[in-house]
Amino acid sequence: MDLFSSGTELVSIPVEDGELAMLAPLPLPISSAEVLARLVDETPWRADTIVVYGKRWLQPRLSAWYGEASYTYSGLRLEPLPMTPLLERLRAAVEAATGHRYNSVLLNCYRDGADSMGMHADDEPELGPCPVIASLSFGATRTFVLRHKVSKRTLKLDLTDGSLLLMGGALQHNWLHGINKTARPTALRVNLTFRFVV
Ligand SMILES: O=C(O)CCC(=O)C(=O)O
Ligand SMILES: [Mn+2]
Repeated sequence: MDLFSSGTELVSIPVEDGELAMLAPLPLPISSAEVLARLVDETPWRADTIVVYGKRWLQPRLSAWYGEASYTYSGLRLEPLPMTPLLERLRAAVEAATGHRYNSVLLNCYRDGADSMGMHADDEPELGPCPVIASLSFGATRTFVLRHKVSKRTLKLDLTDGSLLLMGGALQHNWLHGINKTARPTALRVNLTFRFVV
């Protein structure tokens, strides 16, 4: 199915070798401030260590994994928590806006500008060959960096409170993405990436 055929108000962002679209803000039945407060409060946040090149690192952010299946990345196996009523409501809104289905969601909490996510692709085999990933952000605006694996072309997108970013097509094959640290005073941000794990 074409990523942009769902007839929603998603706006396509033209990029080579992948598909990208944005809807800011995603219409929700509750305010983004309430969503953020409840996510911070209700989530059993984990400070996980991952293994990169044989070395253990404490991840510079907090995370939680919800859904039906376990998920493994960087030597870390996450057992899923059952979806909460709030996450079900957010999933319904994201599915309506994107025309795609999701059975899992990774939550990441960036406590301040020192928290970050290194450049990576969401290309784990359990996501399938051309995964559709819907990324929903609440709280502080952070810059989402995309870098093409071959041309090294870099694209930066500000992900604002309540915004939805959709990644699809061959994007995870051809591009890396991440969230840089920032020295600017930066409040807390929670990001949710809805995925379909096969
Ligand atoms: O926080 C973000 O916007 C990026 C999250 C992300 O790339 C991921 O969870 O795989
Ligand atoms: Mn990612």
